[in-house]
Amino acid sequence: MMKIKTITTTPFDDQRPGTSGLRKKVKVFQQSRYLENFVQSIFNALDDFQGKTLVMGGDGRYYNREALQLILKIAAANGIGRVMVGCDALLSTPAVSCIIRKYHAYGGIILSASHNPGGPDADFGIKYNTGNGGPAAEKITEAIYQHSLMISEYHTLETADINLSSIGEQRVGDMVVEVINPVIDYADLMEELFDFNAMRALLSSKNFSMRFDAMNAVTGPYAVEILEQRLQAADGTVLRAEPLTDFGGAHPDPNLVHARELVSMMSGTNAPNFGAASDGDGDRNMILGCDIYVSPSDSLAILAANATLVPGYARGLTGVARSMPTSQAVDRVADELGIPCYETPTGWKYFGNLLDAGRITLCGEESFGTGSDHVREKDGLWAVLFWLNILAVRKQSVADIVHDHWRKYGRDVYTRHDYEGVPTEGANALMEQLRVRTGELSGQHFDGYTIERCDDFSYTDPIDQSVSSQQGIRILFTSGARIIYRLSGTGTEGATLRVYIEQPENDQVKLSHDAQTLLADLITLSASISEIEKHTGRKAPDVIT
Ligand code: VG1
Ligand code: CO
Repeated sequence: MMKIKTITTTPFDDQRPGTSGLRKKVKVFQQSRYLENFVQSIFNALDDFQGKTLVMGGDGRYYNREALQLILKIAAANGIGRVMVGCDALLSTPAVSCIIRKYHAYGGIILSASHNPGGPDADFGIKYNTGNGGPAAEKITEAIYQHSLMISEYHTLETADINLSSIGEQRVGDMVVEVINPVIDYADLMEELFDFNAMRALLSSKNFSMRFDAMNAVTGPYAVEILEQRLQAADGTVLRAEPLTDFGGAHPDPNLVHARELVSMMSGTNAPNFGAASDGDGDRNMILGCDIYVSPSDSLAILAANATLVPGYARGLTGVARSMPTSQAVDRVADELGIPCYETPTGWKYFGNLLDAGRITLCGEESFGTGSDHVREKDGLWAVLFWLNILAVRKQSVADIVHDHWRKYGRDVYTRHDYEGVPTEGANALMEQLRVRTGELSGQHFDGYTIERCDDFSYTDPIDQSVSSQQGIRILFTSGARIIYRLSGTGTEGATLRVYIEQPENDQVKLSHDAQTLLADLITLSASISEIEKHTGRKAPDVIT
């Protein structure tokens, strides 16, 4: 007989969700009652879920399976009616979003620490998504946190572990667990949006080849099904296709540093025409052409400018949005198209209301995140397929498309410098001293640069009027250049300072020059204005993208 048990517990005080759910070291999650408390707090913060359906899965990292077993038992004891779970506990973040929407589920739980490393000494995470398929809004994540601070008991079902390795339905107490193929619904959605015939023709032509680096993370099975099966790309197109609990010891973050092998493969005479990579949970993307890296901000702008070439977007865009630190490249495209462009705080949850209200069709973040109204998460493979569809129609190289774009709209030369794992006190002090100086910095002149305005970004959601303040210090120059400082909300060790530097460039000669060279003066200025070395002890960033 399966029995519902109520277990006494006491709160942990560190369960406030960050930019994208609760992220901690695996060892923190493995503490007795830690995950139980958080999951029960989710249910305590929600209403009217009795008998309803949740979607669950994760990126396959260490502790994914164990955590899911525990969550299923708590869900059953709390009265959930059905859980759709990806086979072997796997579901990419965009696939969870797709499945919640397609089957009108009540919500979903995603187990992932995204681009953070995995393994017993690395990171784990959990995120709650609502019925629109997107990350819970701040109001809900805050309610979950408040419940976590006053929790005194949780409910769980006493039962043996549930078999998650074969597709089909089983009963767990009064709840049905439906183990589903994690790939099919998502792949079908991609087929609705893109011109698979044109893309198949491109991939089969002698002059074209591509590589997709799944980084031993969750997109492997999705990419094999979509690229190698449905689009018939050559075997071996998908690299590191097998999801591993520790991502092969690597950092599943698709950028120039962590996807180094793919990057080096993309240069030289035998280089493929198109290269791409995705992160741990499949919501990020990096786009490469032969000898060219497309910055995520440019990629968003290029997708917006070319959207009508793709069947799913042939009717045009209602509007676009970008996170505040994302470059202003997409703003220029919106201007030209005569559609609104919204500037939101960092984190996908801020796009949700705009997408639900139909105000925007495409949106993106500089952190390798691009997406549209097809789901409510950023979507790595979707962005790759979008590019492939554009390449199939325009029959030009990635580099030609980027250079054409810059010639038409100008270029927003862009870089992000990350100082990782710096002392929290120093990072807070750096932000605080900038915050108090915002007034005094306005109007100041530095070698060739004049500050027009400086503020701490605050956002009022145009749909529900909720206000999110202290979202990053912006220094806006009269030339259109910007320097932005924010602290990461996804790290698990010390603080991570992100400095975003951008400058518009219309000089045709300089269009193809290297971003670090073009931005050298602003980079120096960004370090001196905020006294980075004094506050963090660092002379240089750890990661430059
Ligand atoms: C980072 C990125 C942000 C992104 C978030 C989640 O947050 O900057 O743009 O939405 O990660 O992405 P932060 O607070 O560390 O800067 V994912 O792929 O980790 O879910
Ligand atoms: Co991610």
